[in-house]
Amino acid sequence: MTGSYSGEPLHTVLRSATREVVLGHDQRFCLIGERINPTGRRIFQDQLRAGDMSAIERDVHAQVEGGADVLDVNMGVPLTDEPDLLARAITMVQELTDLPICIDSSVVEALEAGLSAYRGRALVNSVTAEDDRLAAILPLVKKHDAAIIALPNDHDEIPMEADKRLDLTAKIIRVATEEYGIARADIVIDPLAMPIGADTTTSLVTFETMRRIRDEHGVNMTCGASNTSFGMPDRHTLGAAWLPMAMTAGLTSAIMDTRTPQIVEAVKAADVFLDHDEWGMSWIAAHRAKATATA
Ligand code: THG
Repeated sequence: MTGSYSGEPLHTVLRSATREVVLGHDQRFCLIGERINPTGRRIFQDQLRAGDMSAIERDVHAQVEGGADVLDVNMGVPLTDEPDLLARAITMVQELTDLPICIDSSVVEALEAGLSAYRGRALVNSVTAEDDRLAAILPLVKKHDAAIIALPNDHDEIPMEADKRLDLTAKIIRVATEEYGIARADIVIDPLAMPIGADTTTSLVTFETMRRIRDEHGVNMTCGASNTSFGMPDRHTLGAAWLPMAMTAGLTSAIMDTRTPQIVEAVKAADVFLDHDEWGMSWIAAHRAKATATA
């Protein structure tokens, strides 16, 4: 399959009240911090249920320190009022940092509450390819002038063939642009990253999906990078290898572990070799800042 997208690189512009972040195939990789998410964190869930949001403050600082460009905020705690909790978390994160936010929920009312609490241009995470999900979420994205992460799966099953993911990606882009008036630049496709421990071919399918989405549609992409090493030993080394591989396949951002220097530095190094960091200026500046801090 040869590529057909031949336009200028598409830029997805995200904003907080005071700061702008741009995703693009000609831009430095966008690191979205995954940590403000109670999934699999029992203690955090209990704290949130009890109204204690103090862990969020630590998670914000650790990720900002680590080099995050955007923070993902997910408040999916069973048996809570998720719209209320997510709106309060977003308000709190905006008081702690000026990084733009990725609003992460599968509940439409929670996305709506989160968007209402947000000041800026958010990244909404996420919508799938089913008509009813697109009809529920895309008007919200349009109304709030946000960008959207879209997953090429439907009916709760994740297609294991790249062809199927490409078909659903084409559908999402067609519906979002033609029926809801959303700009192609504001559609960020998640090519679906799965645990390598469950199926040894899963990353090959994801990389093929990335290359074809880049070549055929030119849109920006993101994915949950930590999913790939789930259940494996030494997740940091796997993450530090997987992300640069994904970047060469066209991934332009990831929801990822931004607290681990090994992983963040691998991404920054790949930006240098992909000529996304002109003359390595950011790489060199970061090195100098580190040397100054230790002196
Ligand atoms: N695509 C999109 N959004 C997503 C995902 C995706 N949002 C959620 C998730 N997947 C990405 N976020 C995370 C957050 C944490 C972890 C993985 C993905 C993680 N947590 C530890 C673990 O599972 O071992 C548990 C927490 C802890 O104890 O530290 O790895 O794919 N669009």
